[in-house]
Amino acid sequence: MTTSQHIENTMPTACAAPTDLQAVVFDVDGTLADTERDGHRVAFNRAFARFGLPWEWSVATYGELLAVTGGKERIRHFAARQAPQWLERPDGGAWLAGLHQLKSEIYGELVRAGTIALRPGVARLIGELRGAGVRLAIATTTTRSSLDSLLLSSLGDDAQSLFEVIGAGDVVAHKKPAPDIYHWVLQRLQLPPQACLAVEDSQPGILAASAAGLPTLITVNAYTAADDFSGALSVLSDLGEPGQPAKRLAGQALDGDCVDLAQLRRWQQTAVNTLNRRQAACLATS
Ligand code: XBP
Ligand code: MG
Repeated sequence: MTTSQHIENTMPTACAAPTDLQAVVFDVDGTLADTERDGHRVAFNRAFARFGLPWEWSVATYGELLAVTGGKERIRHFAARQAPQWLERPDGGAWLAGLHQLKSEIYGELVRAGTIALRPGVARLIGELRGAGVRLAIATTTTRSSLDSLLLSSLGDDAQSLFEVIGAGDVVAHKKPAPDIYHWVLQRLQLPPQACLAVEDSQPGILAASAAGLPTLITVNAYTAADDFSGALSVLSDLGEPGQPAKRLAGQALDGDCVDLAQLRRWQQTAVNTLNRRQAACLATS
């Protein structure tokens, strides 16, 4: 076999790997819906009260605690400082699991009561992507039952079938900012990261998506507006609606009022072109 035949025979996987936009991977809390302040935080506080704990997470305190991703992890972090005796008991693990289970049930009730709406542009963009055959996935830190409640109440009975892959909560050992949940989703989509685009709202979120190699669009919320979003394709107030424009805060320009598939494709191609240039530069120097 000649050298060129060998290269042809060994390259097809890499060469055939799609680089046009195949899938969009959505974060949940803060991205699909503003769930933290009036959803998760309230549920944590009600669960604390039902467990007889004198803890009340204010809006500001909760903002600081969001640096710890995952509800169980957040409670453990707080308890370790406030009342380590709860964790040190022989049944400390079961106590924590029970407290978080109650919190998740309360969160589900809040969501089903209609407290939390989708953010601007989310339903519109998901509808457009589905219509165009772009694959959809979810990569979230939140508990699966909480996610299901949110999807059901905001996107209806068929919500779960909209998303081909749903990565949530404890399916991975390390939560965001670790890239594990994105690796988990990519493996199931059987796609390279550059053929996908992540939509996130927070620094742990962009760190996770970027470390897995996904170009990332950010839509901020009140808790995350001051986060460091270095490397984002674009940082926006929200996805926008026709006549209700999204505001660009950093990164690449938004052409028009709102994020649509054509815009996502343009941003994702800039990321692919940058990657290709870097790879060509690497090959040239090696
Ligand atoms: C955000 C989180 C979650 C929720 C709480 O997840 O950090 O931990 O605050 O959810 P993401 P649970 O932005 O990745 O969707 O209590 O169900 O863990
Ligand atoms: Mg988030």
